[in-house]
Amino acid sequence: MNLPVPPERTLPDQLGRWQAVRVTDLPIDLPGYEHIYSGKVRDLYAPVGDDGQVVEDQLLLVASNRLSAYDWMMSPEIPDKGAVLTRLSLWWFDQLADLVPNHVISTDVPDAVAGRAVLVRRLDMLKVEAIARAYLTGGGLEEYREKGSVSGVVLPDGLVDGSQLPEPVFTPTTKAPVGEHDLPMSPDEVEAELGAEVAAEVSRLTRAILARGNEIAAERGILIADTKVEFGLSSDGTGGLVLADEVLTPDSSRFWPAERWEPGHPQPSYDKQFVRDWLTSPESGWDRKAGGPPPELPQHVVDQTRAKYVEAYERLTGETF
Ligand code: Q0N
Repeated sequence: MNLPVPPERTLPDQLGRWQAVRVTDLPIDLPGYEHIYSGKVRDLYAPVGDDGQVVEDQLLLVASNRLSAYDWMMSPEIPDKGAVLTRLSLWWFDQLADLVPNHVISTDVPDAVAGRAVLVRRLDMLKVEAIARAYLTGGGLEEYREKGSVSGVVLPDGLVDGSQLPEPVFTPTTKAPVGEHDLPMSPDEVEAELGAEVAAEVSRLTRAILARGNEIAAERGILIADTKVEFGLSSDGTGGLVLADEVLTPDSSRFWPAERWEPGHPQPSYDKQFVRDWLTSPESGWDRKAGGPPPELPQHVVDQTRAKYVEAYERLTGETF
């Protein structure tokens, strides 16, 4: 779990290759905090108290401006992405507060990360990626084509890429370390890991979060095809499930523009489509199959991508970023 601050000022990408990214993307030095972990997109710090001791029951969760596509970290970063996604998560936590408690303590954070960090309760994280799907695509679609079911849930015949499911289905996976891909978990494996009671509650809550998300997003022109949430158990003695990490953001979910939804083929991605389209266009000159890193994103792609994140935030919340 304690990934060292990587050598040569680089960050790991999802396949474990190392791709140079700009120095400004890296976990920064925060006085009064100890850097403990960096994922692809977020950095975790532990607060250090006046006595010089690590504060055991809190963490600072910092959202970077890093963006990955086709399993590579893009350069340059997307300005304001971390702040947009932090504000979106905070807004969703409020929308979901009657369903599940969350880990947020405060948004009073160091100036260096103002707007893109939250102080959170340190939880005992479950070793399960809690995923729910409301529309069929990706790994769920592959499983349906092979077996007619997804994570043990039998589905109607005739569904295609992008079809809406009768109701959200829980499709948990393992939590692989950075550099490895998550693998599907069967209901038995989830029960063995969490116990039957917690497993049932995680399934129910994950599906309820996606259902609520779609109720709200549908009115605002966005479909949420699927989402990944992370839960922890509160260490305050009550031991209840607490929603952690980020929630219902374009990084943790597939957002689709509702007006372009057309089952039968892959749907355009709300946020990353400009990046994907440019990377696969002749203009980029990138040969994805050759295995080398993608080129630097041009300014117009960076600008359009930033605008999509802001648009998603503004459409969903009805607030100006
Ligand atoms: C947390 N990671 C590290 C395991 C490590 N509220 C929290 N309390 C405790 N831990 C975390 C949170 C939050 N949010 C720890 N991420 C979040 C990343 N994981 C990656 C998978 O393996």
